[in-house]
Amino acid sequence: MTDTWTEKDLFQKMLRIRAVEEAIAARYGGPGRPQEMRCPVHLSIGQEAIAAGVCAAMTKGDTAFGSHRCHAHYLAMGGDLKAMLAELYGKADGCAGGRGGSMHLMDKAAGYLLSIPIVGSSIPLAAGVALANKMDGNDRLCAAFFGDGAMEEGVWHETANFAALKGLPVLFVCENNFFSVYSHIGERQPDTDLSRFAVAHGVPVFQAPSEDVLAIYGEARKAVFHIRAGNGPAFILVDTYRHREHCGPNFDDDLGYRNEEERDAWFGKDPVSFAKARLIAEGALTEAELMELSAGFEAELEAAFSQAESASFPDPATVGDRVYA
Ligand SMILES: Cc1ncc(C[n+]2csc(CCOP(=O)(O)OP(=O)(O)O)c2C)c(N)n1
Repeated sequence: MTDTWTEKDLFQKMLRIRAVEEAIAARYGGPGRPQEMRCPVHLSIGQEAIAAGVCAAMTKGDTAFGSHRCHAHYLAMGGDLKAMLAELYGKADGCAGGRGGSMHLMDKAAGYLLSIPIVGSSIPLAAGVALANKMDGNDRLCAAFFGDGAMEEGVWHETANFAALKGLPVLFVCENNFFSVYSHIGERQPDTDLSRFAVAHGVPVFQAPSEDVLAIYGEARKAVFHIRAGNGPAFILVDTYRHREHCGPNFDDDLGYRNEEERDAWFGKDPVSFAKARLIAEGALTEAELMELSAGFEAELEAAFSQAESASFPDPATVGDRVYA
């Protein structure tokens, strides 16, 4: 993580995340494919600008928690790619020892503390780390990434209240992709503006369009500045859209739960295409550079996937290790 990021840096970060997830989708089990990744996968394709922009605004020593849809957060924080892929294949050198799979990524060295698939659970854990930071007197912050569904959990309200009351250095980041599995937010909330849930607890709101990684980075920097100045928590809300099915590598538009017009409009606001078009128009990126970047990611991915595929499964003798109950 550097001090200032250009749009090109942020674009590269998004492009790498996109390349990783598309490679996972291409290799994930399904008709005619071997089922080597046994864990569910929740892809963030379409939502990458949030992880890229927010994590770029954080600095070394800051930490983050994510949810079930966590690949982008792990990678944006600088999580190790090989350890991530080995984890998806259930291998011993995976980041959770092959025990967790896609929804339990972690890389302590990168400050990515954990992904938790219990919806809403990243929220109090981040506040706990923020409380520890405050008690230690350091200037670190802790971020919680979560979806719109998580804001319907009671734990959001309890945590936001406590964080505001105690002035905790916690950054709440809601990726509102409008759906909790197949239920649209309009079917779940009388008022779909989620910012009111932060305002109610006295937590300032920062918002940016999901296709514009530079704007998200700018808002995230303001939010981080607010927190580091000792003002307590901040809330970033970005409306966004997941391109693939809720869980898995495919598109599920045949299910008919997403309005076609809404879907098409959001597909037209893809953050990777948006940044690419703007960089090319500004002369900051050429097609040749783009090809070079993609080739570099492809080579990196080939190596990481073949290492994950050929790695060993955990020794059965260690089955009781890390069991605390
Ligand atoms: C406490 C809890 N309730 C229900 C579930 C089942 N579940 C898994 S993902 C999901 C949807 C979550 O939606 P959201 O938080 O908006 O995240 P998104 O999947 O859209 O990224 C649900 C209900 C769960 N994992 N945990």
